[in-house]
Amino acid sequence: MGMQDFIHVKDVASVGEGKLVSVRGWVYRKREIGGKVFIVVRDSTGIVQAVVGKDNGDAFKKAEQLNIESSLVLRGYVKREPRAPGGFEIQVIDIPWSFVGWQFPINEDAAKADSEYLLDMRHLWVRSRRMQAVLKIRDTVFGAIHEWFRGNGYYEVQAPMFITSAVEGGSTLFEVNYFDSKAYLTQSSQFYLEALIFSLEKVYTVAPSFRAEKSRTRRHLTEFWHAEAEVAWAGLEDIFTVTENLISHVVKRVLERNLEELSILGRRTEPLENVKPPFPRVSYDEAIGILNRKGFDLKWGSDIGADEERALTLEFTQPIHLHHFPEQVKAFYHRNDPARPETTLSVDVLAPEGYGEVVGGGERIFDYDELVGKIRRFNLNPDDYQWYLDLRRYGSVPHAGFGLGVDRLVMWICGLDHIRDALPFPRDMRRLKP
Ligand code: NSS
Repeated sequence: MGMQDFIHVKDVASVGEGKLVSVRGWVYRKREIGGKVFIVVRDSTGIVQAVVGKDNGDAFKKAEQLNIESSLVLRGYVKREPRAPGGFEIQVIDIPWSFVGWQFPINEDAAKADSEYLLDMRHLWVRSRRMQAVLKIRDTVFGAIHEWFRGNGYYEVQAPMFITSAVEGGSTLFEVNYFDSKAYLTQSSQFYLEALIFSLEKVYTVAPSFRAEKSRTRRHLTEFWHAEAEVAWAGLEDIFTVTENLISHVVKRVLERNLEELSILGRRTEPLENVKPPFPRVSYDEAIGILNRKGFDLKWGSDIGADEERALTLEFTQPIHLHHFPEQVKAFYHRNDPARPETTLSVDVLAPEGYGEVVGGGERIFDYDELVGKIRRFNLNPDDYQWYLDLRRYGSVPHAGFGLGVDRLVMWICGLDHIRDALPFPRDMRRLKP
C-alpha cells in the first residue's frame, strides 16, 4: 500500500458522500452502543468518527479490542452524519491493520487532576489535541522567523554551544566538564553574532540558549530557543523597527495559518489582530511613573520585574518597547546613551495581556576604552573577554542587536499560563525527563 492510497482525516469531508477511503491514525475515543463500535480516529490533521457494525464480524472484533491510542488503518465509505465531528463519518468495511497495545496511561481525569503527571507523561501527552495545536503554532512561528530574516537581507549563522565566558552574567551559567578543563553552555549567541557582522553585516541565528535559572517561574526554562540578530551600523531606532516588524510578521502568519489551533486552545484572536507596527514606546522613566501611579513604590534604578511588567502591559493593547534602562540593570555590553550616560540605549519588547518581556536588545559599546572601562566598573575581568575586545580593535563600527525568546513568544501567542506548555519537552530546574 503506497501513501497515495490513504487520505488524511481532515480531507474526509471534502471527498464526498459514498466514496471509499482509507485512513491511518490512532484511537481518540471509543464507545459501543446498540451493536456498533464508534471510534473517533485521530491523525496529525484532526479527528473523524468511524462506525463498525456487528454484521461486519472480523472488523467488529478488532474494533472491540482497541484501546485509547491504539493505532489502526481502516477502510470504509464516507457518509454524511450531522452528529459526528466535522459532519461526516466513515462506515468501516475492514480494519487491515491495528496495534492494540497497552492501556493508555492518560485519561481525562488524570489530565485534569495533575499537571506534573502530564509533564512526566509528556512523551505521550504530545499526542493530545492541545499539544498538537501548540506544536503547529510553534511550527508556524519558527518558519515565520526564518522567513522574515531571510526576506530582509540577513544571513543565517551558527554559533557554538560550548563557550568559556558569560554573556548574561555568571550566576546562570551551566558548567560542563570539557576534557581537562571546564566550559559553559551558552546563554546567548550574541558575542559570536557580533564577530560575524564584520563578515556578513546582518546576521541571525535560531538556537538553544541555556540558563541555570534557580527559581521556577511561569516564564523561565533552563533551555530555551533563542532567535538572535545583530546588525552592523545599526542603532536603537533600528532595533525598534526590526523587532516590531518581525513580531508582527510572525503573528500575522499565525492568524493566516492557525485559526483552528487557536480555537482548540480557546485563544481569543482579538489581541493578536491588534499587533501591527509601530509598537508604542515607553521609556524606563515613564514606566516608573506609570507604575508608581498604579500603586507600586519603585525608586529610579530598580529593576522592572515580572509583576511590574504585567501591570505595565495591561495599560496597552499592543506589545510595547520599553527602552533606556539604567546602566545597573542591564549587562555590561549595553552602550550608555551619550546624552544621558546613567541610562543605556537598550530595549525590551513586552508582550501584552500581562505576558511581559519577549525581547532584550539594543546598541553595543563599540569603543575599546569605553568597553574595558565598563567591564571593570562591573567588576568583571577584561582577560575573560579578549576576543570580544578584539572586535573593538579592528574596524569597529556602531552596531546593535537583540534576542527574542521564541518559547515566550509562543506562550503569549497561544495564550498559555506556563512556558513549559509552549514546547514539547521542557527543561527546568527539576525536570530533565522525558
Ligand atoms: O537575557 S536576554 O534579555 N538578552 C540576551 O540574552 C541578549 N544577549 C540577546 C541579544 O541581544 N542577542 O534574553 C533575551 C530573551 C528574553 O527577552 C527572553 O524572551 C528570553 O530571551 N529568555 C528566556 N526565555 C525562557 N527562559 C529563560 N530562562 C530565558 N531567559 C531569557
